[in-house]
This record gives sequence, structure tokens and C-alpha cells, in this order.
Amino acid sequence: MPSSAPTLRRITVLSGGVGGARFLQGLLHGLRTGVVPGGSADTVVTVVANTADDWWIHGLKVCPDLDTVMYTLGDGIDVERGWGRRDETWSARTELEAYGVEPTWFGLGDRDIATHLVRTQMLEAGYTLSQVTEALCRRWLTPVHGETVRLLPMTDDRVETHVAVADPDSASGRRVVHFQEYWVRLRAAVPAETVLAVGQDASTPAPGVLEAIGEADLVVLPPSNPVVSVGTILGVPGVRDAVRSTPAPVVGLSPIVGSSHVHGMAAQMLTSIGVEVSAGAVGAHYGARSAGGVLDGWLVDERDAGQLTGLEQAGIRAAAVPLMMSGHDATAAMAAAAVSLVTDGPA
Ligand code: FO1
Repeated sequence: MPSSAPTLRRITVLSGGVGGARFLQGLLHGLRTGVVPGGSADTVVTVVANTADDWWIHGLKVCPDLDTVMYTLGDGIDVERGWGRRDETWSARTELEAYGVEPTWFGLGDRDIATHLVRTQMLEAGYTLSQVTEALCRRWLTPVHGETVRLLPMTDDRVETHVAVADPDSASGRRVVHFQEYWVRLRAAVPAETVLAVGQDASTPAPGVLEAIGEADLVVLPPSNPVVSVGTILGVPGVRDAVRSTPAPVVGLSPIVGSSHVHGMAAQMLTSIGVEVSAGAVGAHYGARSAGGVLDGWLVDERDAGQLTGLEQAGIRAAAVPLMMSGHDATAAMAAAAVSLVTDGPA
């Protein structure tokens, strides 16, 4: 049957780290294999990545979500961890521990440190984070993807997510920690009373971000954390409006299956902002574009098919499909379902 799907020349994805990167792998696989309606191997995928997880540590600027996307799409990722390099060694970390240099709970691998050294040197030489990212991607993405994958930070300005947690030992009864301490040292095991993207209000979209959204044939919110990943990208002044006003359809995939996240800490983050931990509630949180939100379509897992009616009533076209990214084919099928949902592509 001839495809009725419009040609997808440009797709823009607002991505966090592990979940977004895995989705991107499947999307690219689906484009190459013709599974994504209207897409092809020539479709240009622009990734706008969250940078609020970024952290200055041991004098180095670490950009977890940028690096996870870059290493994953460049086939350098440690698949088991979902972050950092494959075939990694940890000698520098061991030496830092021997010196008692904190934080010892955050592991920088020897290969990974080279990325942070290059980035830090370039930033100190006056290059922007966008320019640094472009330089690093010449090694990691260009050889594999040519010009069909672009990785942009959401902003070149410093934005960092900080989390207020209860602390009985402090006078105020709470203390504020960087997101990395909340996630890596505290394992998100304590309630996040407040989550704040420090510096976000003063930030501006990185070069190319607004154009990538406004000129796309499709904008995708992958199954990344809706609060501290996609939420922080949408929170950069100008980005939410760009998504609301783009002529492209905007479709999202739920990071919540059943009553919790598939990985990470989306459940804790949603609870901290008072959003129910369910696929339907996250879709409603993003909101229908026709009602002041950002979504035209929202994919939920088959187990959450009972929430479709509520989503449709909220003005969001919704469908229930398998949302477990168990491999490139499964994820490619998710990407194809997302496209079909909002482009009236072939059923
Ligand atoms: N996650 C951990 O659970 N433990 C770590 O020691 C750790 C180190 C690390 C170093 C570089 C990097 O890019 C990511 C790292 N992560 C670590 C993962 C990171 O916390 C998460 O990928 C994101 O911040 C959340 O998406």
C-alpha cells in the first residue's frame, strides 16, 4: 500500500540521557530500515539534549546527557550501565579515592575523563558548549552518521538541577544537593521536596535549537524524564513556545509504564511536582497543544490502554502499543507507531 505518510526530512528529538538515547537508536534503525513511515536513511535527526544534569567535578565539566547520547549513537557507550564508556578502566578514580578526594561516589572512567578534559579545555579557551559538542561529535557521530544526526545542547548557558531533600541535622530541616548527588549518592531514595533548574530563567536556547524545532517535519518527546530532562529543555525560555508553534506534529512516548518508570527516577520527580505517576498523567502534564500544552499525540504502553479515553478527552490523540525498548526492532516499532499516530500514516 503506498505510504500516505508525509516525507520526514527532519525530525527533532528533545532528549535526556539513557532513555532518550535508547529511543534514538531505535528511531535511527527504523529510519534506515524503512519501518518509520515517511522516513528514510537520509532523514536528518536533530537531538536537543538536556544539560541540567551537567556538573563541575574535579575541575572538569561533565555533561551526562550529551555524553550518553553521543557515546550511544557513536557505539562507545557501556550498554550495561547506560552511561560512560565501554571497555572502561578506573585507575584515575582509584587514585582519587586513595587521596581521599571527594566525591568518591561519582565515578569518572579513564576514557571518559579524556572527553571531559577536551570539553573543559575548549570551554576555558572560550568555545561555547555548542562548539565543544560539535567538535566531540566529529569523532563520535560523523563517521557513523555523517550529517544525518546533529546533537545540540539545549542551551550554552550554565543550568543545573538542584534538589531539596529533608535533612534533620540542619536548622532548616532540609538541604539542597546537585542532581548528581541526589541520583548517584542518594539513589533518589529520599523524597525530592523541591526540584529547581538553577540558572534556567536566565538561559537562552543554544544556536540552532529553535530552528530545529520550528523547521522540523516531526518533533518527538522520547521516554526521557518529563521533569528533569524533557521538562528542563522545555523550560529554557523560548523552547516551549517554539514547540507549541511549530508546524510539525509533536508526539511523545510515555516514560511511565504501569505505575512507575522503566528506569531512572521519573516517579520520584513526578511526585515532587505533584503529578500522578501514570502514563496518562504525564501526557496530561505535557498537555494538548490545542489546550496550551505541547502534545498532539501521546503513546502509552498496552498495559495503560485504560488511560486512552482520558487522554483523548484532554485533546491528545493517544494509542497504546508495546513501549519496552527491548531491542532496536522493538524501539523502531515504537517510533513508527509515534509517527503514524500524528501523521495519519498507514495503520
Ligand atoms: N551514574 C551513577 O549511578 N554512578 C556514577 O558514578 C556515574 C558517573 C557518571 C559519570 C559520567 C557521566 O556522564 C554519567 C555518570 N553517571 C553515573 C550517570 C548520570 O548520573 C546519569 O546518566 C544522568 O545524570 C541521569 O540521566
